[in-house]
Amino acid sequence: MIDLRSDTVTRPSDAMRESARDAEVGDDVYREDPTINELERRAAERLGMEAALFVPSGTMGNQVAARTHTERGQEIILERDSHIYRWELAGLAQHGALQTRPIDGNERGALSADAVRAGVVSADDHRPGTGLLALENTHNAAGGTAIAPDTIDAPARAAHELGVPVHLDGARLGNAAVAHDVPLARMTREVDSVMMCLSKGLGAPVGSVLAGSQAFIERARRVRKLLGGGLRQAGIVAAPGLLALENVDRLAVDHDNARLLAASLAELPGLSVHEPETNIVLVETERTAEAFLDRCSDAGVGGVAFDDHLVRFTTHWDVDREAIETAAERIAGVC
Ligand code: TLP
Repeated sequence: MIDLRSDTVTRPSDAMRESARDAEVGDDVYREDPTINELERRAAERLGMEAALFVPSGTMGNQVAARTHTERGQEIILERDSHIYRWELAGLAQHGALQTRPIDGNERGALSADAVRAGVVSADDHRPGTGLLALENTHNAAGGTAIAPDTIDAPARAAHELGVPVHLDGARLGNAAVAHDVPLARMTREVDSVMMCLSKGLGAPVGSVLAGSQAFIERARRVRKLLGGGLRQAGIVAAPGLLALENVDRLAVDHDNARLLAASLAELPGLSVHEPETNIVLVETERTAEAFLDRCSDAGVGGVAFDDHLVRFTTHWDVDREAIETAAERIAGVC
């Protein structure tokens, strides 16, 4: 099976497995795990923030951030197709007692400063007040679109002018940074917190990092504990995470492979292919996504349905150029 369902399916490299075995560890709830401490220090540095916190998953990172920034009963503004809104089990309501205000982004999932201004409500005797703006880069549902640094800065500044903090879901921030050829820290210049996954294209088996100011991370540490995310000898998983942090530039290979896949599929009947910007290829299918994916699976290629007639294929470091060529041939057979 050439598994293009997600970049989360990668197996850790031998080097990652060895690093886990050899990791120096301690009890991280006492802040005594040297490998976790090193990962948090390096992640903060790379993300241009004062401090960082290791979290077991991207979902927990986003939820901890939302809960830490806000008070119960406030509103959170987010893009209508954002992961936090669509795919995190209404965690904002369940953990944070937040009311969501989904607003429309453009076709690439980017929010304008004007849309943010229009969406902010100030607290009074009737209105809850906006507690947070959440942005996403790359934007998953829009097809892994790499939102430009300026286009992240603009809505973030608009929120700040109205006293609203900003969180960035940067599950695939490395892909966005590589696509725009800028350091990770350029992508976070105007936001207050960022979550980045180590376990997607960067290849770690487990984990994400949440970064922000020192004071924010101190508060976030308590929320992480509350949600059951206080880990003990977590250096075992932080060690592969440290190696993953070095894999940002490698993401360019996945982007090349996504372009190759898209170009091959574009020639096939019954498919309409979106031009990929990073490692995600969206394909509109004439037959239902489910029927198409069943046939792909029989032919030995995995993908996921994003809608009734929309399929996502994702490239990652367990599929090289040759595997992409084979996948394209198999999908051609299906078509
Ligand atoms: N996304 C997964 C699925 O949940 C859709 C995937 O295969 O793409 N933010 C973004 C933008 C994400 O794409 C994801 C995972 C998360 C957050 C959550 O990360 P995890 O899976 O570590 O909780």
